[in-house]
Amino acid sequence: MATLTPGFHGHRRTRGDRLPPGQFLTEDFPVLSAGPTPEVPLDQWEFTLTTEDGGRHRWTWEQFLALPQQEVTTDLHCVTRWSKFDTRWRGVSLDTLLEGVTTHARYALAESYGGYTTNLPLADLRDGKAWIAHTYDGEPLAAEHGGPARLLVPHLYFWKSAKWITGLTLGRTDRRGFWEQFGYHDYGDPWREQRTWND
Ligand SMILES: Nc1nc2c(c(=O)[nH]1)N[C@H]1C(S)=C(S)[C@@H](COP(=O)(O)O)O[C@H]1N2
Ligand SMILES: [Mo]
Repeated sequence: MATLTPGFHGHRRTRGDRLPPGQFLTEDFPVLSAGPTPEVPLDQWEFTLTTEDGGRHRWTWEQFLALPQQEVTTDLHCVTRWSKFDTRWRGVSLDTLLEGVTTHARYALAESYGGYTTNLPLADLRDGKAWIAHTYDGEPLAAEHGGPARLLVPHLYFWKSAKWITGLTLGRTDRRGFWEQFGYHDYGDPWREQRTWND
């Protein structure tokens, strides 16, 4: 006969369900930037979505804030092995930004002020899986964490969540981003531990 220890099992299941393999939990919010933090005045900020045909959709800060906003509470997983639970964000869903954009592209390249890039399949930006976030824990997103606004794609390793985002270019072919060129995995699923090219 099986012996059940509900408390222990429940605890293990909760943690195991939420902490991907090879990760440890942290309470603080580490800063990982490959270069200096760009300064982006809000009256100069813009976000541009470019389709595979070169069509451009552009939002100023004012226009971006006038779009429907969403609150998101989510776990984060960095490839350097820290995970953070229940982070609170506010921003615009990529579904909202892609509304009315005609595209047959399969891939997206995110581009940031400062030159950082990262690539991901367009499907991973759709269906409530990705946001451009401008508020963290009820406060304007700090510059070191990507303010004025960053991409937030929490189901992939956090390097895919481009800080200081200014554009998304959609394409029919996949183009590797900054870390992906240096050996990070093209897709980066934390649950399959897709850290590097060989994973
Ligand atoms: N523009 C830009 N975005 C970036 C990075 C970067 O160096 N530049 N680093 C990535 C990496 S590796 C991680 S883990 C997260 C770190 O975000 P944080 O500094 O807010 O913790 O941002 C990602 N987005
Ligand atoms: Mo990272």
